[in-house]
Amino acid sequence: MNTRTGWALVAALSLITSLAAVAASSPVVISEVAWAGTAASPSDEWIELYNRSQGPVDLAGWTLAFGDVVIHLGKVEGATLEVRTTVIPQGGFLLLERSDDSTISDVAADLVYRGTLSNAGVTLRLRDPSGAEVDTANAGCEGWAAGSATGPVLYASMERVDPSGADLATNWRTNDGVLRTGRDALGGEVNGTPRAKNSATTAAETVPTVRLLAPVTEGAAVSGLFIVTWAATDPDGPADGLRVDLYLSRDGGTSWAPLVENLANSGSYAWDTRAVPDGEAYALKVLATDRDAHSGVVVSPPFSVSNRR
Ligand SMILES: [Ca+2]
Ligand SMILES: [Ca+2]
Ligand SMILES: [Ca+2]
Ligand SMILES: [Ca+2]
Repeated sequence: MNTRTGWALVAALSLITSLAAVAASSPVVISEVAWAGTAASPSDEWIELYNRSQGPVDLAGWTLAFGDVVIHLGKVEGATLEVRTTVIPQGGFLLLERSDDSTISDVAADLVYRGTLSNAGVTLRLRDPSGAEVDTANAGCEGWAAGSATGPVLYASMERVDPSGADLATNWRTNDGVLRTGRDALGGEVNGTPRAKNSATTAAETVPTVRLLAPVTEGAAVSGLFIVTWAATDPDGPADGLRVDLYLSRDGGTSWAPLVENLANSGSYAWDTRAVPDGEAYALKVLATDRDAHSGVVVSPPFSVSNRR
């Protein structure tokens, strides 16, 4: 390598490194986006920021922008109607309510803004006082990475799963409709967690995950003694503390019946497929449950049982 090529490489590498460092080191991130509004009104949108750093952060000079909306986080300018708090404590949240403070009626807004989060999807951009883009939400997504206007959880927010993780589609999840906080303008429960820990974060920290290793191929034919194989882990408990139940569907996953229950989490089960009739629309479901009654589940693609043809 000649000197010029060498320096070009060093420059390129340091640029990549500094870009990655900026994205990874922002003290504050966008943690929740209620782009669908609430049951009280689809216009009652709200946004949550989270301070993941080791100290308080003053947001004076920072902006949050989407489309042609620019919300100044430290002063009344642009789309900002009212500023009540500019400092987020370590591990704390900042709640931005659209139009007025009654969007989330039982939690006081930190900031009130105007501007619509299109249900067709948009990228949110957080910039620090130098103008540098330090975080985004929904970048590069068609529509929205998560959240829902129509269900199964109605008017559900889009929650960041891991607040220390990047803005990837896989790091956003729809509020589960179970772990939720806050009331809308009509007093109904909000399918989201305004100024509180995200349901998606809690789930990632506590709920078991299950992967199915066999059967995994759609349309596969199984016969004889078939070894159902899975891998189940619990983020906050021992894997061998999990209880596993297997369910079988003969109609491609519409209805389920227990196949075998209360298994140890051994990772496999020898299923005698000769005990069931041949068929082409079988599916298996593996449910792993921890001691706190949190369950993770995985469903196989449809497969066939073929012993008699
Ligand atoms: Ca909207
Ligand atoms: Ca409020
Ligand atoms: Ca939240
Ligand atoms: Ca657990």
